[in-house]
Amino acid sequence: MTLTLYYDPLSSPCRAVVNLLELAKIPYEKKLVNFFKGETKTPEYLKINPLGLVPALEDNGFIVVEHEAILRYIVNTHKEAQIFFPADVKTQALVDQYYPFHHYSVRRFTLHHALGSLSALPEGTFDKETSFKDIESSLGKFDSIFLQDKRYLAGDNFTIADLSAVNELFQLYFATPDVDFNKFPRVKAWIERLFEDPVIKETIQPFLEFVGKA
Ligand SMILES: N[C@@H](CCC(=O)N[C@@H](CS)C(=O)NCC(=O)O)C(=O)O
Repeated sequence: MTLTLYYDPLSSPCRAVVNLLELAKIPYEKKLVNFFKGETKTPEYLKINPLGLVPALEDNGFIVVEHEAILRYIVNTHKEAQIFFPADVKTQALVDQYYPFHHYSVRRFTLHHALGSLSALPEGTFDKETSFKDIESSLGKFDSIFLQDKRYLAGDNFTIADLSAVNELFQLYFATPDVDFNKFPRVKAWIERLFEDPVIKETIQPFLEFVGKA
């Protein structure tokens, strides 16, 4: 066993990496780093990831941090994962064009809304109405610019972009009833489609238990 994943199952970037490793049947060892208990900030963990964030991946002493880089590293080092980032240049372009939007919009607003709804943000930093508008605007762009009528973000087969995106959006879909996904039927159908995958469904269970939706 050469791969070690430092992770927390309640973290969506971590779940995307777990999904890829498990879908591609790549052997790995998991090391739990509980971010609610502050374990991402211990001196030992900061030697693994000086950013103090999960996930981090260690491959025979080589460490990669940031989940998008980890997903790409796994694809580049394991043939069995390449179907999740196929060599076709147009498919790759569709994946590549999604990631900046993922980081500055989908992840940013989803995290803010999910933490705000759980009252886990500092007092005065969560305005529900603004957060809600940001989420709706982000979902609207996700729907009309990135997903459109495609089965998955890059076409007929799901890719690492879907794994990153769905793990963020699961948080809204299952835990924040104020976001009405009926306004975005294509996004709703895409989430349900991915949720049917047994690996993806299994990986989200700890989060569903955490929010009382298991
Ligand atoms: N940009 C990073 C984000 C990672 C991240 O925000 N991880 C959170 C958990 S979801 C974390 O480790 N938080 C710990 C902390 O803030 O102390 C990625 O894509 O991997």
